[in-house]
This record gives sequence, C-alpha cells and structure tokens, in this order.
Amino acid sequence: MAERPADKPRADAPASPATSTPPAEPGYKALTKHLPEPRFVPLPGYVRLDEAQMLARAEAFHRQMEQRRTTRHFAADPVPRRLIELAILTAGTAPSGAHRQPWRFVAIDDPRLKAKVRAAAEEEELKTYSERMTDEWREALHPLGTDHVKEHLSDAPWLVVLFAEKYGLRPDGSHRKNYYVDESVGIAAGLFVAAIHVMGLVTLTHTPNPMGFLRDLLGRGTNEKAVLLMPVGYPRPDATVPDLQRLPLEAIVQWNA
Ligand code: IYR
Repeated sequence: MAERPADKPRADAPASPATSTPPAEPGYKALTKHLPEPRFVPLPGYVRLDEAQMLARAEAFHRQMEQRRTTRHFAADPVPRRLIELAILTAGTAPSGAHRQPWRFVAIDDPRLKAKVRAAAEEEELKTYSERMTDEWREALHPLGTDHVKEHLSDAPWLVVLFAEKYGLRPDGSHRKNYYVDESVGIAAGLFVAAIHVMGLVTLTHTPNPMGFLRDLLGRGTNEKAVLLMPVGYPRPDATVPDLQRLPLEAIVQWNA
C-alpha cells in the first residue's frame, strides 16, 4: 500500500488548530506506568519475496494442503518422537491472546496408556452415540461413517492430546487470566494438523465427548481442559476417507461489503 505523504492530511481528518498542543495522554496509560517499558526487536528473519515467488509458494502450499485428509485407518509403524516434537513446536508458533500460549500437549506412545485412553473414550462414545446424540446429529455424522469404536486410538503409534489452559496458576495458587483461549488453541491445532500433513503423516482431530477422562488419565490440572485427541501415524495401505468435497472459493469468501 502506498504511504500517504506525512504533510498531506486525510480528507476526513479534522483541521488541526493553528496552535496545537500535544494531545493529553489517555488516562488508562497511567495504569501501566509502573511496569517496565515493553521491549521491541527488529522483525527477525523477514525476507521480502517478489510476487512471482510468492505466487509459486502460495500455490505449492495450497496444492499440498489440498491433499490433506482425515483418515481413521492408521498403520502401526512407529514414528520417531522427533517428528512429534517438531509438530508440537510448530503448533506452539501460533499467535495467542496476550501471548499466553495457552496450549499444552500430551504425547502418548505407551501402548498400555493408549489402551486405557481407547477404553475410556469408547465407553463415553457408546453413551454419546446411544443416548446423548440427537437424531439430527446422528444423521449429520452418517456420511462420515463414525461410530463408538475407535481403533485409531490403539493402532496409531502416537496419541497427541491438546489441552487448553483455561487459566494459569501462580506459585501461590492464585489464578492468572488467559485471553482468547479457544481462538488461540484452535489456531495451534490448525498448525499442528498442517505440520503433520507436510511431514507426510496423517492425523485425525478426534473429539471424544465428554473429554474429562483425559485430564484424569493423564494427570493434568483442573485449570486445563482437553480439546482434541489426535492419533498420529502413517495411513494404512488400505486407508479410506469419506467421499467429501471442499467448498469452492466463492462459497467461503466475500470481497468487501
Ligand atoms: N465425538 C464423536 C462424534 C463425532 C462428532 C463430530 I461433530 C464429528 O465430526 C465426528 C464424530 C466421535 O468422535 O465419534
């Protein structure tokens, strides 16, 4: 965007009085005066690309992400822990409210713990599918072919549970407020899913309902809430996915009002 010359006022800007006094500082600024000055550093590592390079990268990334699918059919082949670490590190690059980084990940490859998670998830899901779901919800899920049986929770070499830290805990036990937790954790989840896909693995954003059992089984604090249970691994050679289409651009975007 072209910069407006500094000496040219905006057409809608009020004409400044001939003898202008600096505007009074709004009162709220006094409330943080006692805090150290915020520190800023130059934007690290930014390299401006030319438009052709940007287009090539954007197209390549879109093409790659367009191949991402959620499958329930995982191979048992082991996946190196470093790959899981890298996906979690990538998720942790998400922006977050007041930079509170309110995401916590629990990565499980212990087969006994995976079996416990599966048994607890299936117990809840059986109740959900049999009693808690409305007929409308059951119909909405029908094309996805889901049911209460969750083989992926024992087949996949890793289960990664994403917890939202609803509030922080200070050493004295008092609560430290977090901001925009759902949005922040949602963005982190998206980055995790993208990282897993780009590295050549698959995942499934499973939302067992309710998820309280995960906090209990994994020994997490009451200030955390499980939001996603994501098996991660290679797809089985015979893996299938539902026959779904993605919405075209026109259906998901509006340009200006
Ligand atoms: N939590 C259940 C049901 C379920 C709900 C939705 I919305 C889905 O998109 C898929 C499944 C389950 O995981 O089976």
